[in-house]
Amino acid sequence: MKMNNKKTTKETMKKPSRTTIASTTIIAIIASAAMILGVLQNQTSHNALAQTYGSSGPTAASTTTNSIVSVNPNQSTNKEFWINTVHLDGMTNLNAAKFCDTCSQNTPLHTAEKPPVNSTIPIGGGFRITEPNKVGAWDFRSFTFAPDQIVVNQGDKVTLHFVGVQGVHHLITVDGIGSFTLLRGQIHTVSFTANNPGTINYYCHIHMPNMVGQILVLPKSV
Ligand SMILES: [Cu+2]
Repeated sequence: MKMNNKKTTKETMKKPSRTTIASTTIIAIIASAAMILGVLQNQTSHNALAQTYGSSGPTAASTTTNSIVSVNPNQSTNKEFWINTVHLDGMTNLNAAKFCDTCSQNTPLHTAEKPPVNSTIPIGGGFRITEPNKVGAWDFRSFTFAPDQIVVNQGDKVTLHFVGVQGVHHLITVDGIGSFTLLRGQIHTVSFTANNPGTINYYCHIHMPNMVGQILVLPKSV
């Protein structure tokens, strides 16, 4: 009886049952079918893209639902941009590397840093150093626009939405278009037609010289 039991156990381990073989075969067939379908689908996508763009590039993209739109310097379009007011902060602490027995974690993010003795930052309000407070924290701030570079074509109808995200308030000028005040939480919109090729600067009078941006207007080809 013992021998029979052992043999039965060995046979069970070595020889998979018919049900197991059938299941394995079905899984393998399903996996193969899925792979073939994946390849076919991929091929279909490539074919669709090829049909969209043709052999000479993305000229037909605008007639499809694809989000890529062709750029033609001689064709005026509407261009819309959202320009955020931003300040980058280099926050640090005189005591950054000291052990703190009341803190939840004691891995300093970086070594202790002191503010520069003779700061060389330009005047104009665009840069600011906040001296260390009572716990040693200090900050170096730089104001900017995001984005600060925009490209349009001559003849484009351009809409700029200035978004007051950071900074209490800004006094912004778009050259040749106008000036306005922008507070945090406000959006101010200007629209114009880019009639002439060249550059149009936009800047904040309160945060110079770095809170500046530029719209590059590409000329129509002749
Ligand atoms: Cu500003």
